[in-house]
Amino acid sequence: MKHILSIIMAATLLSGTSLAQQAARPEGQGQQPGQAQPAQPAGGAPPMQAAQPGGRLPGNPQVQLVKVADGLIDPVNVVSARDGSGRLFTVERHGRVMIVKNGQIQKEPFLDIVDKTVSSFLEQGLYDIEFHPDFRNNGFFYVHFAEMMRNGDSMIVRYKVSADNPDKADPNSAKVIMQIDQPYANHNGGELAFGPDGLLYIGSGDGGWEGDPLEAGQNLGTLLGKLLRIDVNTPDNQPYAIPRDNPFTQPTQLVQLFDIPESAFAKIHTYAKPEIWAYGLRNPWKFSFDRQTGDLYLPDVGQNHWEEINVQPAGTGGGQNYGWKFLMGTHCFPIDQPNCPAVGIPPVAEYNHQDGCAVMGLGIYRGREFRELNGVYFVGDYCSGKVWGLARDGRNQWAFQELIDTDVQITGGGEDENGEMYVTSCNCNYGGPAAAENPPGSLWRLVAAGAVRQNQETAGGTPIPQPTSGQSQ
Ligand SMILES: [Ca+2]
Ligand SMILES: [Ca+2]
Ligand SMILES: [Ca+2]
Repeated sequence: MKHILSIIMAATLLSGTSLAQQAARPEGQGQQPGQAQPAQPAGGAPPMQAAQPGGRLPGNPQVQLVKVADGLIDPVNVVSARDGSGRLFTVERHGRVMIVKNGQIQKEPFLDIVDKTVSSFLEQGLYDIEFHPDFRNNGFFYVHFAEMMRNGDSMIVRYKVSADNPDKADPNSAKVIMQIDQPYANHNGGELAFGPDGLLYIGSGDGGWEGDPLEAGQNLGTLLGKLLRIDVNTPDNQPYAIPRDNPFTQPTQLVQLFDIPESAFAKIHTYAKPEIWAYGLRNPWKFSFDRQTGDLYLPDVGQNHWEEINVQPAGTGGGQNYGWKFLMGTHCFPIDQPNCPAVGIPPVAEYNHQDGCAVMGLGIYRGREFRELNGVYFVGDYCSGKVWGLARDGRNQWAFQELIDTDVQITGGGEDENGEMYVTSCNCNYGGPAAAENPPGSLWRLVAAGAVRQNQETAGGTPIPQPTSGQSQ
């Protein structure tokens, strides 16, 4: 059963607006989802557009979630080491990484940093683990978490697997890669992923509260509200290096003042943080690279009205502005503005808060078992439990289709070594008890609906047939 209270709480608080503030809104100011005004591009260009639910995916896929394991403490992510071992590593928010082998959670954690992790607010904790592309040889992996001694600031730390036990991290192997100061407890981003270029990408939220009060999203002088890109293949006395082709690095050639146009000189942002790959983000909690194409799928959690999914095709240089806090999806922020300038790059898909409250990216299916799911990017919603698919249709337009409305609180997802897809769910609420006191969460596998066997427990809901009429957008 869905937790109605949690849905109400999450719909308001995840987005940073308290119930008291909502109640204090003047009459007529509380717009319903879907009534937001579209952004207006300059020069009479057509309004920004993004695919919305109602599209039709090629191959008419239908999906269900079947249970793999139970008894996890607020699981928020599931990861493979890509080392041939077939192990799944499930991230527990309070600060543990548990190995799941053949559907069984191993008794001993792979990593236990509970005593270093702040998880007292629902958006804090251990966010992600990511294994080095050469983990099989070097044993390195990276974690991102809210650090106890620094009052919840974001820490990215490299650890190494134990020399004598592949199912155990070496607790004494920590190397600090990066610390990001956090002004508020919410919007901490969290995702870590190595791109096809071998560089580490980091999701960093706008700092928190609501409405980006520090204006971090558009400020190139802060790491908050960004997608970051760093090179972690450095000597142990150097935390990381800046890739030379990051978009806001100081040009390596000699800079002339008088022999170049002023406009060219103005593009040299010496105040910009060179770690920045893309900006204008609110809370990039989950993103994924397509293992086949290298395309980047980058959802951004919205505030009270719209959730969005951005796509960055492989080979695109960085520097993209994804619009926050001027825009949320293709719509003005704040939402009750009559119109607003179109800023940056619109998402390829969006949904409003009648369908949920916070987008959770799951990944691109590249497994072998369900051919009809091949190449589909899946997202779920934390409040509604709905799952959608996103892919290009027969006309090469983005199609965004609701596939199932489950009964679980979706928190994240990931792939195993073969590209099969998994989903995590919690029974966790804003203002709820400590993580370890919540009812346990679960690990699910995303399968084609026709493959569900009678004895398998599902996440509920009925696979939704494709609409027979209406245009995919
Ligand atoms: Ca990751
Ligand atoms: Ca924060
Ligand atoms: Ca955006």
